[in-house]
Amino acid sequence: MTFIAKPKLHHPSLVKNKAGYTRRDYEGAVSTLCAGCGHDSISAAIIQACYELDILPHQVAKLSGIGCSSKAPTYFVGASHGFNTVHGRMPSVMTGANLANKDLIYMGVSGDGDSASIGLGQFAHVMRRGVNMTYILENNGVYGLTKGQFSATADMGSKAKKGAVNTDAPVDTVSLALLMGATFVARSFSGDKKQLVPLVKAALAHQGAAFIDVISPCVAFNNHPGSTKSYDYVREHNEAVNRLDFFPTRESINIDYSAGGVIDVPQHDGSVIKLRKLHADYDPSDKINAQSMVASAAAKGEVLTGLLYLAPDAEDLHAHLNTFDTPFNKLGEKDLCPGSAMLDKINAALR
Ligand SMILES: Cc1ncc(C[n+]2csc(CCOP(=O)(O)OP(=O)(O)O)c2C)c(N)n1
Ligand code: SF4
Ligand SMILES: [Mg+2]
Repeated sequence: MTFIAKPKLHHPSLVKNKAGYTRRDYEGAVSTLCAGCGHDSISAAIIQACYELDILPHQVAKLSGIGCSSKAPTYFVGASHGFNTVHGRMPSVMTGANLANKDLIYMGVSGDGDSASIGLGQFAHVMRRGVNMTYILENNGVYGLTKGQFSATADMGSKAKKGAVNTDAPVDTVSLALLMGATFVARSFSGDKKQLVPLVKAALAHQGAAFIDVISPCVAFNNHPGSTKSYDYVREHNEAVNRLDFFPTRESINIDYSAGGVIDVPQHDGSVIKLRKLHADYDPSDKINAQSMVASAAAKGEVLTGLLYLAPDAEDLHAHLNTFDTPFNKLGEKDLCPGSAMLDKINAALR
């Protein structure tokens, strides 16, 4: 059985958001993942973020590949559009869907095997094309669904449950997303809801390719001493670059100034991200600095978390292609088919 339906009964006193939905309306089926799996905590953060942003569930399109992580969309925002694609091929399906209907909110959920092993090429291209999406990589360093083989993000020297040592160099998906042109790049930890929920909200509001790598321990195959993706390892080696509060513009902006330096980062939709910087000199708009901070943290065995990069002038694929304002799926035949005279003209120009 891949999912168990949740009873739809609501307690009448549950608080509704501005869209008229309770938090429970953003849940999905009952999870069948292992108890304690980091992926379930990420689903909870997505549910919270969608509830707080007053998102209309039917405007969400969630796409995934294959893996325990790719099963996760079944467990959040049940009343939305969903598509489990082929292993590693979610990005191209999402690109096509986004081109056809840019009015939906696109969420890609993937695993480290799905994105960094079989799907590495697709991952790179969806970032450089600037597809307007929130791409969440649930990173546990293993192929959880197929029983714990090392994935391409497993650190060199990390140990599998039965003692095998990984001898291959890891793919760092955050560095790759930065290199490939993602305009919002963050890293977090499944067990840090305080950091993850605002990051997901900010990514959902971002107009462009937003990527969040979430370290998400696999309790069945990768949560033992020797693993660098375990709960204990990440807790001990986590260094946060900033604290982030996200306020859509329709909310009044409140911030606790006393906690340190704060910068305003306006988004294209007019919303504002407030960053409370723990490192006085950290500037998320400086991509070269983000790349170097990520690399030096990795060299020290640290996991740098927070909003690492945000392009202030981000554009998405539709802006690159200068497409119609009306989504293609709403155009009629007259607009989509220019007619045989135009076709003859195009053919003549190619002769
Ligand atoms: C084309 C193809 N190759 C291999 C598989 C087998 N397979 C299914 S899931 C998976 C790995 C999943 O790992 P990951 O994406 O990290 O997800 P996790 O289960 O760890 O969350 C593999 C290799 C498949 N389903 N399809
Ligand atoms: S095998 Fe690992 S990744 Fe899969 S559900 Fe269990 S804990 Fe999660
Ligand atoms: Mg995995």
